[in-house]
Amino acid sequence: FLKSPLTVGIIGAAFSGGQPRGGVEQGPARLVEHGLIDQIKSLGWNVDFDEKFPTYENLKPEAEEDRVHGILKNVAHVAHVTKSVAESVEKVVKSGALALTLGGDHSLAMGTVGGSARVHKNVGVIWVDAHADINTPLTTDTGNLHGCPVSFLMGLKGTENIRGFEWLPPCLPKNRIVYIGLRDVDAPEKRILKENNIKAFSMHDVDKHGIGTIVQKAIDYLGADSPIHLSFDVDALDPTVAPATGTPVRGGLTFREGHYICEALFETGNLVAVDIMEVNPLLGEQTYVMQTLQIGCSLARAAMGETLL
Ligand code: 6HN
Ligand code: MN
Ligand code: MN
Ligand code: MN
Repeated sequence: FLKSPLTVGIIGAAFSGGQPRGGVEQGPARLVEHGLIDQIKSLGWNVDFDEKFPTYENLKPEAEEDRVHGILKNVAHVAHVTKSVAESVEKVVKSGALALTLGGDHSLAMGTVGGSARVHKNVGVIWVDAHADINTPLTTDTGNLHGCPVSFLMGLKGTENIRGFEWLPPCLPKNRIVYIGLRDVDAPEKRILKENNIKAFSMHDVDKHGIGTIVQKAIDYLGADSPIHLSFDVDALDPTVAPATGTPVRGGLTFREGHYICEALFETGNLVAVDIMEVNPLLGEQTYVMQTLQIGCSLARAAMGETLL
């Protein structure tokens, strides 16, 4: 699906409004400062990146627009930002370049997947995360929209008619997503996954079958000729591997398991978009932050064929 010469369009998504902890909006700038752009260029890719990416933090719509929807927080702001991200991702994917979005919190995936689904109706999503992020406005107990992007993409009950999200029609069928790495799934989310027969590989499954088998099953499930959107929440990794993130959960993927996923998906030749989400450079000591930035960069490089080119 990518045109040659290989080109990546990088979208800096400086945004934290899908959750309460400040700092995650600094993820993109810090990943870039860490050398990501030059690292990607040295892999032989053309890089299309505007250093002056918008700080979505400041892209707040009128205060009166941010009306209350039950306990959902920052609805108007998230809706506004994700709409803009969707347009950016759509443009990159349409051009035949790989869309690499640097987050930012995971509510941004409404925009990234929303954008790639506009170009590829049959896009398959591989969602790597400790969490399922499939709460609906009716089930969320935190009101944080980074716990809800998948339900919005699917148009599950409770996501209809939310002012601001008119731009996002249901675009992700329930059988076009596969999860890897789950280990902290809320009770209503478990029910949603089960009732809708959504494909999910938990850490238990990774332990049992090994990452090689799990990734192969995920690819087979989506179909060998399906365009793939990888949405990688760094909290899928064990907190000893990627500590600087807002909702860490013990018992996660190892360094190699995380990178293996990215490498194997690159190898399919079907990747059209990659999200690196939830890197929060303000959480934890400096060494932990550096470690997490380094991993954010190396996951992106792995998804761009570092070990294969
Ligand atoms: N993430 N299930 C919890 C919630 O608030 O709905 C946690 C969500 C975490 C979201 O890490 O992208
Ligand atoms: Mn997530
Ligand atoms: Mn998560
Ligand atoms: Mn939870």
